[in-house]
Amino acid sequence: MKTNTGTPVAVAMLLLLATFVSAQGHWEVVGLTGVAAMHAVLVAPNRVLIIDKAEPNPNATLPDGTTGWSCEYHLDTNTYRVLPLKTNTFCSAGAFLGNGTLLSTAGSGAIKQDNINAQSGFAAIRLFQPCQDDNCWWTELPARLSGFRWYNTMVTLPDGRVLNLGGSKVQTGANSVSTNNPTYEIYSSTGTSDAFPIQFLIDTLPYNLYPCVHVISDGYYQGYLFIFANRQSVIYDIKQNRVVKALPDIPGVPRSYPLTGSCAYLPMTFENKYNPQVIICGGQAVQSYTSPADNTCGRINLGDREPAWEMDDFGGQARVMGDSVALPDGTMVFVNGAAVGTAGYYEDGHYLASDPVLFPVAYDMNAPKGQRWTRYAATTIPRMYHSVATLIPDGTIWVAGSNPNPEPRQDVKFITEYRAEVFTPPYINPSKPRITITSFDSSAINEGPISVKYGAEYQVTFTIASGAKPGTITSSLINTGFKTHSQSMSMRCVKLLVGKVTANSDGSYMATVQTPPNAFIIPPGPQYVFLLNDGQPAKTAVQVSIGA
Ligand SMILES: *[C@@H]1O[C@H](CO)[C@@H](O)[C@H](O)[C@H]1NC(C)=O
Ligand SMILES: *[C@@H]1O[C@H](CO)[C@@H](O)[C@H](O)[C@H]1NC(C)=O
Ligand SMILES: [Cu+2]
Repeated sequence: MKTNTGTPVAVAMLLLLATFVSAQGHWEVVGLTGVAAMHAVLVAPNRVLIIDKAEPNPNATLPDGTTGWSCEYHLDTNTYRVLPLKTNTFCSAGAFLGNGTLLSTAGSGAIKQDNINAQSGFAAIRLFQPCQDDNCWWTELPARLSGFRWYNTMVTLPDGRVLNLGGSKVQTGANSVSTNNPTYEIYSSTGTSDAFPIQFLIDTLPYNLYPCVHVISDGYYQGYLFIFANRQSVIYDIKQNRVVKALPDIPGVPRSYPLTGSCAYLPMTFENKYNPQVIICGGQAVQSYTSPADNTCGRINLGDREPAWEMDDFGGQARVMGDSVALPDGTMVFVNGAAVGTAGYYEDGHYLASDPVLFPVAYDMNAPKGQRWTRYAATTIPRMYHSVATLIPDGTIWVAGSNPNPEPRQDVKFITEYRAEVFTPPYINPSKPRITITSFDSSAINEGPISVKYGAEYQVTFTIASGAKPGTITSSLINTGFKTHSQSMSMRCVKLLVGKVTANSDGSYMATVQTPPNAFIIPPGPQYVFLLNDGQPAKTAVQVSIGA
């Protein structure tokens, strides 16, 4: 009697537990990154480019015996290939040019020690042409930026050029009048431009490093830039170098380095007419390693003529140095970071941040206030200063880095973290049939970016487990962004209009997706088309290049 009733109860409890676990997603350590992941960007369907600063990474020895500080991480094999660099990329930035070449600029001073011989990167310009084999390498240009930019921001513009904004002329904590570089320049086919002064970067001292910059997708301010630093923000016209509109200060604490909040452009949809909205979460009141982090988010609708901040909590958890990841289902995940302190290195016998926050939170911008946040499963690995997170084509989040030590250390409380993890959000549910995209516009997928136009229709063919039928098919176009220091430079997510889904005679299905009408919504360059069945992403997204 006892065994007969006991067993089903135990099974039911296990099933309940499994449901509970999958409802929060799960974590897995997948590999080692070779170099500390200070910056990361998805450069091909199976390749994440990692950029560190010039430092003695123990497992990044190049064939000539020197130590590297950049590598390409292979998502299919969880191995890496070390890429030589000449200049120091310490706290630099990057963005894709519209033609698909990655531009990386800036960094800090020359370093000669151990097996490292790095030239100054303060004004350096580098190009990386992504590949799917092992034959792509960095190209470092003899040309220089207009000035030194440590902690600069870069963003792809609607015409395919790249804006390069701000930074400091020396390695510093918070910025100051004497170290500030309050200018911007633009990189195009003729190289980088002269520097244009920008008063906003003087007004926002000392917390103006890694300013948050986004192209405004639609509405009255379409095509201008949203620029945020410290607590201030403006709508800016870079063509005429003028403030179009000064916006109200975000309530609460400063949100820029080293009081680092996380700033992201919210997903756009054809339904909301690509309405431009930005969210900024967390931050820190003061430069103190004992001060609790901020627990609020501000959201601003730049589609309003008079944009105003709407405040919310940060998923019930104070956090500094969170990293934002736009998922193809339209939610925004925040992961990594700390509950106490600020960005920066261990100094004077203490870490500048502590109390790592181990669980991600997801934000649903369309839910009513009070119901927007969902807490996900926790990892066991602290990821604070110099950590990264990026969406990858299978719909999971690749997470790496954390190095609050001036030099790599494994013998301390918060080590230099070389383990890469993947977080699988609960929208990937093994009990539901997952679709597989087999072709895009009759082309084979992920053999290189497929060129697409703005405002055009494309046919995506997909398969589903035999016997299953597709449910509601949705689609998003995503630029996964250049990730560093809690910034998601150029990250965009656009929900696409999906036409009728039809069955093919061979058992596969076809969905028609429509790309967004213009480059203000998503500037040109490499992106990914995700297809979702009842909210669950296909096994892999399709790499496209829009408007190149
Ligand atoms: C270096 O590589 C070895 C072999 O894969 C590994 O056991 C070790 O943990 C790595 N060290 C670091 C710091 O990543
Ligand atoms: C993209 O443009 C840049 C700047 O003109 C150039 O250096 C690079 O070679 C171009 N890439 C391709 C793939 O044409
Ligand atoms: Cu840094």
